[in-house]
Amino acid sequence: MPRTHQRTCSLCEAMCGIVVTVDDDEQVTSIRGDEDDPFSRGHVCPKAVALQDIHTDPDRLRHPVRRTPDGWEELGWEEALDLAAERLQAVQAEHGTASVGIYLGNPNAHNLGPQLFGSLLIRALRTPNRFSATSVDQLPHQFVQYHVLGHQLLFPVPDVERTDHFLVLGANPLQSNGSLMSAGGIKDRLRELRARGGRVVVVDPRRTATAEWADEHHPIRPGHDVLLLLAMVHVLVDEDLVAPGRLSAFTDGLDTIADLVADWSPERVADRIGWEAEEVRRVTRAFAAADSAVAYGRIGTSTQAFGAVSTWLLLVLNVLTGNLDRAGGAMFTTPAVDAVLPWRTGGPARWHSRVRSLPEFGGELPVAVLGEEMLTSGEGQIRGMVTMAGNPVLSTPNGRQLDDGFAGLDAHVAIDIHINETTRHADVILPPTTGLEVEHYDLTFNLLAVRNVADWSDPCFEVGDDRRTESDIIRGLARRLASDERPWDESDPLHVAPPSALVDAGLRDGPHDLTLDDLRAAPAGIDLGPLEPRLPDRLFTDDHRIHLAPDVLVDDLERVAAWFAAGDGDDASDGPGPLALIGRRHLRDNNSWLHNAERLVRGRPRCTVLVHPDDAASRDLTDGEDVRVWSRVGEVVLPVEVSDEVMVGVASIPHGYGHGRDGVELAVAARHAGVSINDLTDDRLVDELTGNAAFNGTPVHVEPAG
Ligand SMILES: Nc1nc2c(c(=O)[nH]1)N[C@H]1C(S)=C(S)[C@@H](COP(=O)(O)OP(=O)(O)OC[C@H]3O[C@@H](n4cnc5c(=O)[nH]c(N)nc54)[C@H](O)[C@@H]3O)O[C@H]1N2
Ligand SMILES: Nc1nc2c(c(=O)[nH]1)N[C@H]1C(S)=C(S)[C@@H](COP(=O)(O)OP(=O)(O)OC[C@H]3O[C@@H](n4cnc5c(=O)[nH]c(N)nc54)[C@H](O)[C@@H]3O)O[C@H]1N2
Ligand code: SF4
Ligand SMILES: [Mo]
Repeated sequence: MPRTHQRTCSLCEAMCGIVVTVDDDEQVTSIRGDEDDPFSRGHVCPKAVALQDIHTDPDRLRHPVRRTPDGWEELGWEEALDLAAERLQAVQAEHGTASVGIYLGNPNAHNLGPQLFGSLLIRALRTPNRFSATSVDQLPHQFVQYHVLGHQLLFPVPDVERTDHFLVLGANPLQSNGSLMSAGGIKDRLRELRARGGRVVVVDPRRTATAEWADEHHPIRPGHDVLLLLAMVHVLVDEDLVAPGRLSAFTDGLDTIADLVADWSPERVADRIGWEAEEVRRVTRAFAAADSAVAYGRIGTSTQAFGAVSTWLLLVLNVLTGNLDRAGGAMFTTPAVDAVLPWRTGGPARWHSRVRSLPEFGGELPVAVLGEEMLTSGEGQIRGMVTMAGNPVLSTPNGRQLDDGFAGLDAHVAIDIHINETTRHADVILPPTTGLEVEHYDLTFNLLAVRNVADWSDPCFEVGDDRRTESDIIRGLARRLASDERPWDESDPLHVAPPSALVDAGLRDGPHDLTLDDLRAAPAGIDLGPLEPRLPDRLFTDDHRIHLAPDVLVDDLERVAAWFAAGDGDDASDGPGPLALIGRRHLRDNNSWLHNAERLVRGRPRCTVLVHPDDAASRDLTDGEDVRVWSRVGEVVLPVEVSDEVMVGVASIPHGYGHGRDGVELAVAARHAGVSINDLTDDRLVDELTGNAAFNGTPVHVEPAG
């Protein structure tokens, strides 16, 4: 008898319910949207079927491998874990604990094992050199949330189900399916929003699918959002539109904000952002006039030179208009297992990176320094690495430098399912069970969901004794790396309890009094209702007040002022000046790691550089031909697509490509190799306040390849 499993897709943040059918031969015969799922209501995107492709992928590792002079060699689990631990310990014994670093990639946020136990491995390594994809992504959000709300994980989520006005800066939810805003079927939700008479307003240098579909699209020069946002706050103050409502009772700094924006009139910044001053005023008035409204920014506003300040100003807009913590505004979740723990608040920097002195936040250093930390000799140099579910060679700035760094390490242990651009350098690869093989509960994304929901997924398959889960691997390694300082403790549930037991305990402790049995009895998931007002109780600041104008953010406005005063440079040089490089996400991509699924990569090549017709003309670029794109750190050659989809002065390349490197064992991806945008992005371009990568607006030159 074929059997069906109702579970949650773990590939992106949307948490779609899926129904997986498995036949008698243990083959997946279909994956479709679960109509009964109260959250996603039957929606899935084309990536859901990739769960099957991952399951059957012949290139996926199922057994540990070690590098030998004659190539990769399989070995048993105990031997592999021993070897991995020995290699790391040998480096630490010789060069100190800091000489081994760790990088955690994006799938860790989606996988239960690393969510529960990742900290065991990090602590066992006792290293200050901890990195993750956070600092090429949402670090500015966490930084701002810590300083304003008291906890890095208090993400304000756009209440798209009820809002009347959705202002979107630098996000493309119709392709990304939403980020820091988990919402299975976001397009349907936005359609409903507009059907109710609500408006969607998009600010983006590119006419994205979301921008095209929205009520309004306002192009903006990459990296200039901070000026728009300062001017918008100025308009609120100037035109007497400030109305924080019940928030005033527990918000400090409202007057400070008014003073700070006094000089930032739309008239002063209009030319620089490429808008009419009146357009800024109109957009602001519409936002303030809506019964409910929410300002939301993502990769576009986060990964730029003023990522933290921009993210802060978005929050300020929501507070000044009374839209934080109210229906239709930016709200806080009440997750069934509450990951907002008192000891994970964030906090001021406790250490700095060795070479460039960028600050630690939340226990991590910005990954933009990883390359130089590996390549700059001296005490504390990184000579060994653990990478877990991460591909920093393709995903972090100046990837070629990292490629060199990884190639020169004394030890590299990778916990990963593929031999890719990063893991090809490893000494040992420990591949966990993944996707349909593993149990699933979204500890992180339920924190970010537009409704409170809870959903547990049991594995669809039993795996043999010759396989290990991510939990097994992490604990196996952490146990071997335990020290007198960090002993292994068999009486600590975190060291020994099964993941399901910990989720059950979390549910029982949680605000909805659920148990794992309750969740198992509702395989399509349990709806716990719309988001509810949580403030001031949910604030983690000492005084339970919103600190709307914290010094660190206020002070960073000086950097904005200096940059503004310096101007954007004139274009009167000999040849055409540089273009501002931005990224691009396609519905069928998922960062760097789904290009080995044939049905996701079929069709027109997606790894092209988009350039506006005017910029193509002044550079003699012909649509479809190869062009050379170069920056301070490197160059790539790829086809150009000439299109007014991007604004003048902008070039766009998707990230996650560049698979055509020696030793990568991804047969399908190799045929769609493309080039890596991060061979162009610059490790020195960061948001100086947080150290987050400032990908957007990297200056690049584009010229015919010939
Ligand atoms: N220029 C530019 N660069 C960007 C971005 C951008 O917009 N522009 N976006 C950034 C963002 S938002 C992010 S999140 C990062 C992502 O950066 P990374 O997380 O470093 O990169 P991924 O491509 O997600 O790599 C995921 C890795 O996990 C492995 N993997 C997949 N499933 C599993 C599993 O179940 N277990 C284990 N152990 N491994 C698994 C894959 O084989 C792959 O090696 O990229 C960033 N880089
Ligand atoms: N299909 C697909 N879905 C994904 C992913 C994927 O790779 N593919 N990755 C997942 C991950 S890890 C994440 S973090 C999310 C990201 O989710 P999103 O942020 O929604 O996705 P992006 O497509 O990166 O959208 C960023 C937008 O910012 C614009 N932009 C660039 N520079 C600027 C600027 O300076 N200002 C403004 N205002 N806009 C700018 C870009 O043109 C782009 O449209 O997507 C997730 N979902
Ligand atoms: S939108 Fe995301 S969660 Fe939903 S099916 Fe697609 S990849 Fe999976
Ligand atoms: Mo991300």
